[in-house]
Amino acid sequence: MIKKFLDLGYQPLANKYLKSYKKLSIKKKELYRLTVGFDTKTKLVSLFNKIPDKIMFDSNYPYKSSMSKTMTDSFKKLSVKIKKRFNPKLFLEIGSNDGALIKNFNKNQVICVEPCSNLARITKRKGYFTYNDYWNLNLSNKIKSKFNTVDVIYSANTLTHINNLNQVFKSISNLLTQDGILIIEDPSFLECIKKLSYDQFYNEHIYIFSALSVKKLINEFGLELFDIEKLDTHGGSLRYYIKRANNNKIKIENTVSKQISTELKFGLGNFSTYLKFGNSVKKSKNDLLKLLKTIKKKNQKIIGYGATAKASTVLNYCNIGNDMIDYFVDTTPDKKNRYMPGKNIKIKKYEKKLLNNVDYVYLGAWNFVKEIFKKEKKFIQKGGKFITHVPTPRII
Ligand code: JHZ
Repeated sequence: MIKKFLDLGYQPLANKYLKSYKKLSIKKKELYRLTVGFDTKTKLVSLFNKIPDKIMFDSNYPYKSSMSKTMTDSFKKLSVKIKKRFNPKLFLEIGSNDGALIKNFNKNQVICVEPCSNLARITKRKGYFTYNDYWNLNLSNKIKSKFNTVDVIYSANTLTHINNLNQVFKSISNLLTQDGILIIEDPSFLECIKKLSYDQFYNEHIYIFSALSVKKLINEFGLELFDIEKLDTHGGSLRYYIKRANNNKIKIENTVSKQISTELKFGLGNFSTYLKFGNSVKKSKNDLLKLLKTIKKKNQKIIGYGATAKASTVLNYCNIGNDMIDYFVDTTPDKKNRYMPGKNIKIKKYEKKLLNNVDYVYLGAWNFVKEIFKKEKKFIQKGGKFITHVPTPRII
């Protein structure tokens, strides 16, 4: 049974940055109710209102993984690890985006799967074999008929974006060799609770995984966790290493039982923990608004840094408009001169000078705080301050 624990109100689609400001309407189905629930049986956290993938992931998807050094560095490190530990003959990435990971592999070794045609075009142009398609059983069969089986399948921040998880894992199991490895990485729900990062919820994040839920999910498909790595990326992620349950050649590391017992100790098995999180989110909203209003009363200038999907949730949930945040800066070309979804706040192409005469910068991309602080040393030296809502609304 799925029990509701969080209601973030009516929200626009997070990655649909508007060409000009438009007041969106519930009637026209431009806004949808963002409510989140916990399945007491499977321990899986999911959205109630699921948007069809064709609406979310189209030919104009703006997000590019290569926009942050943190991510490109993390992918580079991972590619070295995969080659050393698994030495794949054939490597498949589901949700290859703009090729931030696969650029570290040989062209004849990689199959890319990417539903957004603007992104698939990028890896195709670079010479990587790319299927511009959604991950499902049809595609898995199509790949099987051409390549037979695959040694390593990898997917970061993608499987949680697909509604039919049963089909996702069936399609993966269909393609993996007997000794094949599946590696997935996604934000950790434990970290999400600890950091009170409710902005991990938006239409694309249909699910937020925990080790607890992944273990149960994959069991049905004859798959088994054998290692878990903790990552700092995207506000705290888990990288799950998965094998076939009947493959006894690979040892199960104690990282798996350790993570699961940590999650159980924290209460991720109990609905009461989720309800508590839901109540803390309401307080976080009030505290953030109080902070921003105090600053605005002093006529000080606030801008946003990183026009993230996450920020869309915060702005719309807390009702923060251009009366509080003058504009956002972002390095992504496709977000330039657009407006934050649902809010009349312009996104400007990042230039250092856009931080001149700014008193406070709200971190839309709080998950890249280290990278941003390094870049903005001058702003900090001149007395500029940052605002974050994670784990509690405050000035840093
Ligand atoms: P970032 C997206 O979420 C959507 P978002 C998606 N659903 C998902 O799961 C995650 O990514 C992985 C900019 N930036 O990664 C670039 C700067 O401008 O937190 C990006 O627009 N300057 C697929 O949007 C944004 O911030 C910088 O110095 O919440 C970061 O977006 C840096 C470091 C980033 O993901």
